[in-house]
Amino acid sequence: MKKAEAQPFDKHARTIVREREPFNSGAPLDLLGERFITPIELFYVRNHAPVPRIDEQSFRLKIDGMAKRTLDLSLEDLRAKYTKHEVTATLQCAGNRRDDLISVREIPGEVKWGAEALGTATWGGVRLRDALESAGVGEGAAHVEFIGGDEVEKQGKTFGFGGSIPLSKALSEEVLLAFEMNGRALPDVHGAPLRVVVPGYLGARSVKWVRKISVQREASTNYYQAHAYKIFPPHITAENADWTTGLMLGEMSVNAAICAPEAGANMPEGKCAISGYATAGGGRSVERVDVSIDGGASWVEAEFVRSEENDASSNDARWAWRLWTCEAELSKGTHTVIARAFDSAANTQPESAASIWNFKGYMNNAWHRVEVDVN
Ligand SMILES: Nc1nc2c(c(=O)[nH]1)N[C@H]1C(S)=C(S)[C@@H](COP(=O)(O)O)O[C@H]1N2
Ligand SMILES: [Mo]
Repeated sequence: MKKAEAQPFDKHARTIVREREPFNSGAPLDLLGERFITPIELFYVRNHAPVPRIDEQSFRLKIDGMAKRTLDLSLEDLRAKYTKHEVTATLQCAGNRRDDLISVREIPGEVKWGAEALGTATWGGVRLRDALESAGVGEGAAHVEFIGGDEVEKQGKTFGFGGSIPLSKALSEEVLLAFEMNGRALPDVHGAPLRVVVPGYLGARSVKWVRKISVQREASTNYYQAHAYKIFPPHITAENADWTTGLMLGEMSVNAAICAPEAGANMPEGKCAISGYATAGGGRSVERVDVSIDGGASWVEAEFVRSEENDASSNDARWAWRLWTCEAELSKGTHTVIARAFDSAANTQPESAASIWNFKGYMNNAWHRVEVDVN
């Protein structure tokens, strides 16, 4: 047997490395779909610059801008001043499932993610709300900006990855300044010593290595808020984009993916187990998953997987994905298995990726299709 190659950052041997530098990776879907809580070695990594190593002892978090008092906090201060909380939440990259958009039309310069750019962890830390309350929020403030301690080089400048969320979201109890992931110290690659976790929002707002939080009137002007992570209409391209326009992304939309069988699988005729994950954004929950083996002409309802981890996470279920499974009878031939989810607002997914193509390749939540050969 060929010895499995060791992966950077203690990731699983079967990790799909989408980019080496900066390091971008995710787990094969069969492994990702096995567990409600994603083991750290399977948790996707999305970086825009090299991973910084930040010394925990000298680390300081600064809170300023329209805060009434500027705070300069060590990790010890954070732990001592504020109550620790845990939230089980799925983080999902806005670029998850970009591969299907690329099949419609090419998207140069962006990571070609399959459906693996997400994961669910139990995050431990303090509430952003508690820190903001002790700093005091000034009159007229409407956004909270986060700046990371990494160094992105873009447009001739070096700066930390950043972004902002509305103040109302920042004051919600689920938003954490996290120093733990699945009960362990937050790993470097996931933002040690401290990261923001914004459940229900695109992963980009969960800024890693957060070193500065700024309370402000307007949304962040950081490249990753004002330029990237925006949705443009289908006729717009990098050449003709007016970057002052475009829809700034926030809440995720409802999505589902089939984790097993894998695309291109060869399987025997008869009963086949189909399984996967479904996510909803913005505090909505996943309420139903449908599976079709006849191109969407008819659907069967999948069952949600109950697990000890799931039950034990004694958590607000709105922030985490739901794993699902169903059985189908497959006859000989080629079949396309399709999955789609509905959320608690009865939102569902568009039929085709072509209908939502955008030149940066964000927010693909078209029906997930997997072709299998049955013989
Ligand atoms: N400082 C910093 N924070 C960051 C990023 C980054 O490149 N730098 N990537 C963001 C994006 S786009 C995503 S999807 C998530 C990924 O988090 P993970 O690598 O822990 O999975 O982190 C976000 N936070
Ligand atoms: Mo992302």
